[in-house]
Amino acid sequence: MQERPAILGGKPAFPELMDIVRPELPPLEKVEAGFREVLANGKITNNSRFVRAFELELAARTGTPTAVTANATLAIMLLLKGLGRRGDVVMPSFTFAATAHAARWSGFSVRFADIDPETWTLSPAAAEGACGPDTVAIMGVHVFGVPCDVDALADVAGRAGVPLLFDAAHAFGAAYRGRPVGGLGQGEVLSFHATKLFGVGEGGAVCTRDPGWLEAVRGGRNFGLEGSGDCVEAGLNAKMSELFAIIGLSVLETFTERLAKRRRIGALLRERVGKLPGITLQRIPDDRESTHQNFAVLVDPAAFGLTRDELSEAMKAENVMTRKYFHPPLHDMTCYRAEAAEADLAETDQVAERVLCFPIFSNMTDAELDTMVSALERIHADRTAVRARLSEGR
Ligand code: T4K
Repeated sequence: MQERPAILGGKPAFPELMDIVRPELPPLEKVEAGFREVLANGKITNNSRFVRAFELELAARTGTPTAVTANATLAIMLLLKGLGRRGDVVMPSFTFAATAHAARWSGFSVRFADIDPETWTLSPAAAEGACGPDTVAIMGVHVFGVPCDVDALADVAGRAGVPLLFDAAHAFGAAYRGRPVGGLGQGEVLSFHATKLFGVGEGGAVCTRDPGWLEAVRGGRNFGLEGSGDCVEAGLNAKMSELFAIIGLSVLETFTERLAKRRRIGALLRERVGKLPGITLQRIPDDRESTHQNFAVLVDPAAFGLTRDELSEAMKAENVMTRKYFHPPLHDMTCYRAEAAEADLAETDQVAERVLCFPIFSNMTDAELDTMVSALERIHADRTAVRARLSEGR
C-alpha cells in the first residue's frame, strides 16, 4: 500500500492516468474479413448486409425486433417521432443530456420527474404526479445499467394511457425479473457508443414489438424514403455504418463473457468501496441485474470527511479519473431551466450533488482494482490532512 496520498506528496497510485473507461474493441483479426469485404465491394452504408445481420443478432438477444441507428440520440428521436402526436414526455432529470435533447429536437416538451433515492431511476410515484393531459409518453432511464421499476412504471403508464419507453443506453445485457432489457417497455433505445459496455464506436438501436413503429423507425432513419423515391415523411439520416455493424457482431460473440467480467468487477468494487464510511452505493434490487455500466457512489461529506469534489481532486492526484455523471442534473442546465420550475426534484438534487463515478471496465485487472481502491482508502484515512492541503490551494 502507498505510504501517503499523492495529494500529500506521496507517489501517485498510477504512473499514467487511469481513464474512466477503457473501451474493449475486438482485435483486428476478428473484423478483418468483414472490413476487407466491405472495402472491396464498396457497400459501406445504407443498411447493407452487416447492419441487417447485426439487427437480427440483437433481436435474438433481446427477444425484441430491433432497428439499428447511427447513435442512441437519433434512436430516441425516431422512437418518439413514431408516437404520432406531440406533447409532454415525462422523464428523469438525472440522466445524460441526450435523453431530453432528443425529445426537444423532435418537437416534444420535456417534463422532469424525480428519481427513487436508492436506485436513482425514475420514481413511479413522481412519474404519476408529472403526468397530465398533454403527456404522450413516459421515458425511464436504466441509469448506470440498473433497470427501472418497470412493472410499477407500466402501471402508471397504463393509468395515464400512454406508452412506456426506456432509454436503455447503459443497459444492454441487464434484466428485470428475468426479462432482458430491450423488451421491457413498448420501445427501448440502446447505445453502442465507445464508452458503453457494448461499445462499437458510434451506434444505437430501437427495440420494439410494434411492427408499425419499427417500420417507422426504419423509414425515418433513411430520410423517410420509400422504394419509389417518394418521401412519406421528413426523415433523418440515422443509418449505422457497415464497419460499426461488423465490430458490433464481433463484440456480440464474446459479450456474455464480457458482461460476466464486468459484473465481477462491479461486485468487487461495491464490496470494498461500500465499506467506507460516508459512501452510499446505488441500490440494485434483487429482481434486477445491472450491467455495471458505471461505478457510481454518493459521497456524504460529513461522514466521509471530504466532499465529492475534494475526493475527486485527491483521486486526480493519484492519476485516477473520476466523473460527475450526472451533475449538473438536466433541470439545472441553462437550456432546461424553464422545465425546472414545474417539478419537485429534491431527490435528484440530493443524488446529483454527491455522485461520483470511478473507473470501471471489463478488462480492469485485479491489481488495478486493488491499487485504485487502496488509494481511495488512503485518502479517506488521511482525510483531515487532505482537506487541509486542498484548502491551502484554494
Ligand atoms: N442516453 C443516455 C442515458 C446516455 O448516457 C447517452 C450517452 C445517450 C442517451 C446518448 O447515446 P449516444 O447518442 O452517444 O449513442 C459520453 C458519451 O459521449 C455519451 O455517449 C454517454 N452517454 C455519456 C454518458 O458519456 P462524455 O462527454 O462524458 O465522453 P468523453 O468524450 O469525455 O469520454 C469519456 C472517457 O472515455 C474519456 O475520458 C476517454 C474515454 N474514451 C472516449 C471515447 C469517445 C475512449 O477511451 N474512447 C473513445 O472513443 O460523453
